[in-house]
Amino acid sequence: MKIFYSSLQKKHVIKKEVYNGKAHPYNDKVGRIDSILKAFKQVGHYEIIVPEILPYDALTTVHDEDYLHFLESSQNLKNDEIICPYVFPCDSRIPRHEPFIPKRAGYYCFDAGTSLMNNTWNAAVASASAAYSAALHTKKTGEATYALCRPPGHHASKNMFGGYCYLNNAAIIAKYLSKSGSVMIVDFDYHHGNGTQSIFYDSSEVFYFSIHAHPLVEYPYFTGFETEIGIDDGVSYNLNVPLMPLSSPNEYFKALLNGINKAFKAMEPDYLILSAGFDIEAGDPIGHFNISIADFQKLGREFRKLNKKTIILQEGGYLVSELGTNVESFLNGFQA
Ligand code: OKP
Ligand code: ZN
Repeated sequence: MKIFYSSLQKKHVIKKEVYNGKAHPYNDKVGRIDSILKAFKQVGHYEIIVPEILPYDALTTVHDEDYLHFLESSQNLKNDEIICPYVFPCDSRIPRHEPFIPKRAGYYCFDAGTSLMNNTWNAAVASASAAYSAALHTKKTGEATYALCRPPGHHASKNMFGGYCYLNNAAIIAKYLSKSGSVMIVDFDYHHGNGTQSIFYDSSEVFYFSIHAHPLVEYPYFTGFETEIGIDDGVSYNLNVPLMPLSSPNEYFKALLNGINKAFKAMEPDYLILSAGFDIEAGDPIGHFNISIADFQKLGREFRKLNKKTIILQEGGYLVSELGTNVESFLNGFQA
């Protein structure tokens, strides 16, 4: 299987995130990339392809131009400068003054745990480019591909970053692929992909199915409920299956296969995009679904059985020591 990845993605380095008033180590570590690459290298038969930078137009199909300019302007930050938003204009009556870095970064952000530095833009574009090149390859050959996207994408909306995400990699390639066929995104990250949901919420262009930890108790707290089924043309093109933390792998597989059945009844897609979050893994520091390395192989096999043109995008997965072998096990199952 071809792997799409650029070393530019390593240049986004954030050390800390704020949670409950304290600084903790940032979960989206650069070491996540090394863990995955190491596992591929050990197995041997994965070919790594460096993506070309995607066309700017691919970004504007999803994101607002003022938001893109804002992200781009983070390049002007000083070398060791970190912008962590902490004031958010939540009151809709507040006039939206021209936002700029750093004081008004909260204009384009929805959580206080995701920061910007001078290489964030280049890394995020490289990550989206990995997804885009993978999509081109799958479109051209029909072969399944994997993009090692980091930073991840599923929390980013058309005009907001958050949850370690800046550009919505899945949405960008969904927009591109939908020109040549029907598209379904299946998001199995531990967290609900609020960004992806919001981008396609009022449209039947792309079906979004997410299985995730219940937002009553887990991030992002405000979205991911079963009652969110889409609006306008998008009604019944959005499916959320929330599960309580510590659900067993058995319950997880049952809910997942049920959800896939339901989604496929609404739409048989030509293209399947997986928002593959490995924070469902046993021992993940922020995910609690206990999916083992053997379960990941089984999971990969289930998706292979759907027999669609598939692009697999890395989302979360924060247990650096096990992440790579879990990803490889999934891809192994997919190819078996
Ligand atoms: C990004 B992705 C833990 C707080 C974690 C942010 C979670 C972002 C998840 N104390 N908050 O993997 O969906
Ligand atoms: Zn996650």
